[in-house]
Amino acid sequence: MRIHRKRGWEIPESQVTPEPLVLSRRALIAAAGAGAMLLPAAKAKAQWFFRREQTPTDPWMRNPAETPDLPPAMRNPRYQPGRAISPEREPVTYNNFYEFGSSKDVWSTALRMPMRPWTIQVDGMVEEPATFDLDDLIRRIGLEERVYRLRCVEAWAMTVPWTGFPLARLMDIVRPLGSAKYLRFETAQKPEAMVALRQSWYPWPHIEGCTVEEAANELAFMPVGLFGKPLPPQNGGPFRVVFPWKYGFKSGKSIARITLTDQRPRSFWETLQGSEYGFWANVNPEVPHPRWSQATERLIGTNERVPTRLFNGYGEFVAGLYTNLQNERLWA
Ligand SMILES: Nc1nc2c(c(=O)[nH]1)N[C@H]1C(S)=C(S)[C@@H](COP(=O)(O)O)O[C@H]1N2
Ligand SMILES: [Mo]
Repeated sequence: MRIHRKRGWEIPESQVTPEPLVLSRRALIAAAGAGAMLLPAAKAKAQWFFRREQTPTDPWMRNPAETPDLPPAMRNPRYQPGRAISPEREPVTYNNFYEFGSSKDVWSTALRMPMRPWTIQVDGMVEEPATFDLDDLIRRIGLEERVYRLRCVEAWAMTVPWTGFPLARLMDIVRPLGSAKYLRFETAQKPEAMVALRQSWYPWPHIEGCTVEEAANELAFMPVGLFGKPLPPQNGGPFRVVFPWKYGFKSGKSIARITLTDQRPRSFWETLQGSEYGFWANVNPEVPHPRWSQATERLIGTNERVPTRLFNGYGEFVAGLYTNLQNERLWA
């Protein structure tokens, strides 16, 4: 199979991110020289230091008094999205989060979910099982910002700046045993706020999964923020996972527990409709969903239709994960 080899930054000029959202050339070079990672606090005054305060006027945000501010995070220039960031209003008001209902319009319901205190239990086949307080974990690991594309299996897509840390950093802390093969992500169940948990025909809690190799990939990311602010509940706040090369349903929201296991987790969507939503679910324009084409996608905010890209454009990072898995249903 020929894998898409074009590098992320080889993109037509017309699709480049608008001015205030791009790093200056000098900052890019400086950042690259620093290993494109977090810098010590002293350097954080540089112009490529991003941090926006929560504005109480944004109706889609919780009252800032109820959510601690995030520590500083700098944008990592290694991940160039190749297209404009979605207008903020869209990603935070157009969501899939079935615990709050099956419409796209769940944000105001989701805002009622308490986001602190928030603990994450990591257990199963690890050397150091632990329950972490989210704010302790954030302080311990540190944060960076990454602009990723997200492609929903329903053929809409967005481009957003997540603030968070690589999933691999969390794995470094708990240290998976050699026998662990999969991670199982379990979404919190907060029945007071998650009104659709009453809909007993759904297989709650929401479960998703990945392999330990996928979890170790540098792209696997754990957002706690969006647009430089704490991650709103409708987007999976206060703590979620994103696998930008897979269809969005693989990226579980509001995660309370991560279990390392040698059994492939049976996910929420797989249980509901395994023929349409499988375990791997890597983005591929040439493999249609049983009920629609995946050749193009609609960018929320502009409604522009653009071609879908193999692995959502992240093949250079992830294609190698799948070369020995040709017998698996990698694309659905
Ligand atoms: N717990 C949970 N996680 C979930 C979902 C959900 O319904 N419940 N929807 C998924 C789907 S289908 C998509 S496309 C993304 C959407 O994330 P967004 O609302 O931040 O765009 O979240 C995924 N994670
Ligand atoms: Mo989705």
